[in-house]
Amino acid sequence: MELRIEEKSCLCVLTGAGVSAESGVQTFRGQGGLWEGMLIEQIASPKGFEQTPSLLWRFYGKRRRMAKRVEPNAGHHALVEWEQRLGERFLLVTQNVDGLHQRAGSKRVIPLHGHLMETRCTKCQRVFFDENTYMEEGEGLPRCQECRGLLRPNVVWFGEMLDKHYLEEISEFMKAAGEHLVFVAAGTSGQVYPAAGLVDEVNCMRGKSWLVDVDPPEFYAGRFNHVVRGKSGEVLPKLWP
Ligand code: BJW
Ligand code: ZN
Repeated sequence: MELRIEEKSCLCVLTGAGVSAESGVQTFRGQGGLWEGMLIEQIASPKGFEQTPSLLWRFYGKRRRMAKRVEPNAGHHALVEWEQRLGERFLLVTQNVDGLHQRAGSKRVIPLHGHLMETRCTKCQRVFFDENTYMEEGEGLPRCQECRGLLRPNVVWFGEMLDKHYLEEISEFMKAAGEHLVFVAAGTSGQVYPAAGLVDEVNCMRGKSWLVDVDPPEFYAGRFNHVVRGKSGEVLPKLWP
């Protein structure tokens, strides 16, 4: 099965943790996932950070160390090539915070859930690139050098607003494409909104939708026109060769 990309087609790709799995990044849910057995909606939330900031910092510290060691895979590279072929008729929306799409060379990327390697001050809101705050055992909480405010990873937690400019950009891209929209979701369990609702918008405008997943969740797969079962690093390069 291959995508049908015609002269007027616009392609929007939504990626999730599964796309980075073949690079060695753990997914969130399911067997062997980062959050297996954890009530993550409570922990990865502003309240969780308020109650146990050190727990969250150690969690993100581990993920920073891991993300530094991994490399983009064939799935990431296929998406760079799609962007090069389509230019402004392509948009990549990623829920991943690991930066692998950007490192692979994708430029038209919307990082919906933020960046793992960025830190933000909860007081003065300053954001900076920072791959080295880990918060080791016994260390105090990381504080802002400018204002001494508590620092946090620059990611989006449950109950927090996503950047409204990102949502507007996606919505404008989709609306401009209308029925010529082709939407591919890859490696996402479709449990987290608003990303999980994008496919419904595609259906409303009569676009075409594809899901690529090694183990497609039934409740999500039923909302797509086509479902391809397989690893994204193997499927994506063949989906539009
Ligand atoms: C492979 C593979 C391989 C494996 N190849 N596949 C509407 C309805 C109900 C609730 C809400 C709603 N709108 C908003 C909400 C509330 C909430 C929400 O969605 N709750 C749900 C749990 C119901 N959403 C929010 O709070 C969002 N904010 C918001 O909407 O603001 C406005 C608002 C606030 C409050 C109320 C209402 C409105 C914010 C969501 C932020 C999510 N943040 C996280 C953490 C980021 C930081 C971090 O990384 O730690 O983002 S949660 C976590 O889940 C992370 C991920 O990006 C996200 C999605 O996970 P993903 O990518 O799908 O991973 P997995 O592990 O779930 O799935 C992996 C898939 O890959 C599986 O299917 C595998 O089979 C597959 N796979 N290997 C291909 N090789
Ligand atoms: Zn500050």
